[in-house]
Amino acid sequence: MRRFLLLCSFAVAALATRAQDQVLPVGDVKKVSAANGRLDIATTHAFVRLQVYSASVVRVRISGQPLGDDFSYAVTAKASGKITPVETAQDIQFSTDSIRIHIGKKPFSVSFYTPDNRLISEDEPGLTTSWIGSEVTAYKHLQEGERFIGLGEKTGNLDRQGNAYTNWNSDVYGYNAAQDPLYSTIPFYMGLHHGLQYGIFLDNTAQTDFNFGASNNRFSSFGAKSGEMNYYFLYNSSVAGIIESYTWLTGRMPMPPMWALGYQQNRYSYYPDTEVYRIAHTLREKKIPADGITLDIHYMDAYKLFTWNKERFPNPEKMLDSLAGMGFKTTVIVDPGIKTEKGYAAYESGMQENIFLKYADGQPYTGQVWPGWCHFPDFTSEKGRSWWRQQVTKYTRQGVAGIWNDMNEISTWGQKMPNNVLFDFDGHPTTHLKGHNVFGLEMARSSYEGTRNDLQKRPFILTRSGYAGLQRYTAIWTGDNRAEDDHMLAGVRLLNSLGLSGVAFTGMDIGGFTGNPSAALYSRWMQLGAFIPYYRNHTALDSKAAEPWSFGETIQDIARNYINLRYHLLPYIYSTFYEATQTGMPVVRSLAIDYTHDANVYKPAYQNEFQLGQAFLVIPQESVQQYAKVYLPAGQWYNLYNDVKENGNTEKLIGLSAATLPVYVKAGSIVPMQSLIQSTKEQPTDTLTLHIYNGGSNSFTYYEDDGETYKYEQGYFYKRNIHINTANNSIVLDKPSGSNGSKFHQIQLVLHGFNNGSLQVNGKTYTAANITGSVMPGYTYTAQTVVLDNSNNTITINY
Ligand code: NBV
Repeated sequence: MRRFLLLCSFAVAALATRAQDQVLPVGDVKKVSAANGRLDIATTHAFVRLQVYSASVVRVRISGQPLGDDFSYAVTAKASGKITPVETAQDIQFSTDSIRIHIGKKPFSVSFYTPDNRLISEDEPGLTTSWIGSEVTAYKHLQEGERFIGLGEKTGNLDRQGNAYTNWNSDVYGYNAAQDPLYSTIPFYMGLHHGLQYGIFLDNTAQTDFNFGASNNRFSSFGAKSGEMNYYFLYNSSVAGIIESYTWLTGRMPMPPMWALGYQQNRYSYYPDTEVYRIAHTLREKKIPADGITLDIHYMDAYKLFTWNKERFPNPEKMLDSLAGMGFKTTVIVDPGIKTEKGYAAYESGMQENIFLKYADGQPYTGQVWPGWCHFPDFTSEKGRSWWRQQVTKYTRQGVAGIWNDMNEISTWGQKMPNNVLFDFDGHPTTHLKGHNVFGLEMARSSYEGTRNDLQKRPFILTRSGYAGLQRYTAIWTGDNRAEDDHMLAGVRLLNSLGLSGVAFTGMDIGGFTGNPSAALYSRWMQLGAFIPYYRNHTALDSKAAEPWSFGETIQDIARNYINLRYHLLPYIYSTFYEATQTGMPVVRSLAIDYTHDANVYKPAYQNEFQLGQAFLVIPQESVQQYAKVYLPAGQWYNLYNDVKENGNTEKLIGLSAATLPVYVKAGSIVPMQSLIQSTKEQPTDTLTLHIYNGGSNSFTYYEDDGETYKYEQGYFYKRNIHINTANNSIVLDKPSGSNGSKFHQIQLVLHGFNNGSLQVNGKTYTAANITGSVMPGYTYTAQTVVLDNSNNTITINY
């Protein structure tokens, strides 16, 4: 009790002086206590708490108020770990197994070291943490050569050094390729220097600002307009390890429905139903594989949510059912605005159940969107979410398989929601200032929970807006981009940055939303789409048709070739998604993950290169270029199309062709592929083709399940670890685990870069046949092959 009173008296001093016209520092350490795995410190002007979450995650809270109730929309992990502080007159120190934390007393400052005493990060001496009015900022010393990566959906270079960013979810129609902020907030980034890497996650939903040495040469900083300085410091010996810790903290994605990894056809908007059928039939007639069709706002009656326009869609159930029969799942768009119209069921029940956001005087907030004047559910209240969960079942009961959450920044005409609108914030009432950035996350969450419960199958959820942790419920796409080359490349960087920030399931409007792509840009973008997690072609209301056949036969063939390749690759892509569910590793990976301290990776010419999973190096290039300088990082690389092998760690000039996107496969890769199907409803042949690229030891986890239910959570899956070991010339397929059998009864090994006439398979001699194969019309590779029974035991191949 005495300690509490003492702590309070410091805070009173702090509150009295927290003024707009001065910088108020955190001050000196006055009082220290340790209990329950945390260290509580009172300083001249603040209350500080350090808490160990795991050996590699330490949380720092700094507030002018006594530290109270702890609530987060992002963090799902619980703190665990002891603190045994050692205190002297000058400092306090404690350690986890991975980090040594040093706290200076005069003034309070915090530094983080590796166990072998290498400095990872330190408060900028003299500045540490301070307030200007209610705005709180932590300043970290800019380390020599320090780079910064991540921060979610942020434009700009891969290395964010020298730039500053703001998080305030915004509807940015036709944004320019360098604009900030965009639609989503993920206040998590990584700093890289001297062969070290660390992460900082600032969990504050108010407007947050990050400065990575912009307009100054002293510090990187992160701050929030109001609320606590509340950040998590993460350290690991690799970027992948930090992503794993960050997604341990904020959660990982569940397995997506398999159909959502197929090709999706979209436009604003396909209507009436005959037009939707025309698109579906044309895809099938032209043998362009596809799994999804998406309905934009014109399916609704006067844009009123949960209704159908009866003239355009007289029988939605029948249409959804016929589409499903053809192998198409339908996703519908939903906006959060509920039209204020007497007699409209959603409005009436929303009013009755009192779920809409309100002003401080109790009047519901009214803003204008597509349907006209609207109220908006408070998704930050359980009552609001529960209402929405019920509403979305109207769709699932009719046969809808996916929910696309749009306009959830919140976007309203005028784009300036008043700050005196109140949010429940799950029992921690607050204003728009703190509720704004999580509205989109909680809307997507409600859509996910409602559809998942009702379907008892995996729904596909897509959102435009979100906050850290969104990966637990939804995929995200990067909104209203433009049909321009630099947007295609900026889009790649956005997806890579989202991947670094815990979000594995991402997409962008292939072909561009606003404007009309040239045929060359369209085909380049469709090629790229085959290698990104959510493969959706979409375009705006007033732009020209952008279906794969809209640009003539040559382009149609190119698009089809890459969509075909995507379907061949589904076993590999699905296994890569499985990895994301287990470790948080993204599906598309910036080279900063595997080649973190290679300076070439950050050069503007090479920063758009990325990996799809562990095997493929994808090199996006502008559509107008005939030659490109590319960088192959360390290792050896096979040209995907003709198997020509290149040494890595080289910059190279290559010729570009309109028909192919430069893609390489890393030596040592294991790539499972299947026969061509027109949708995931169709079964492939029962042979899994396992491509092995000689030149390095490696492991890969092959994963299968039913692709649609949650039975995998109870062990109904089929999983097999596969290893190449160059030290003893073996390929080993471990005994599979899980309660399911594989849908593939045979395995065709395709050995790239091997030169053995015969192989031993579980001790028996097999003769490998030479084959000429092809993954892309016009190109062939030669390899060796054997076909094996996919037995349920270990398969050891000695070559
Ligand atoms: O619902 C129409 C569009 C949609 O097609 C697009 O993908 C969203 O980002 N939506 C925005 C509304 C406004 C478009 C101008």
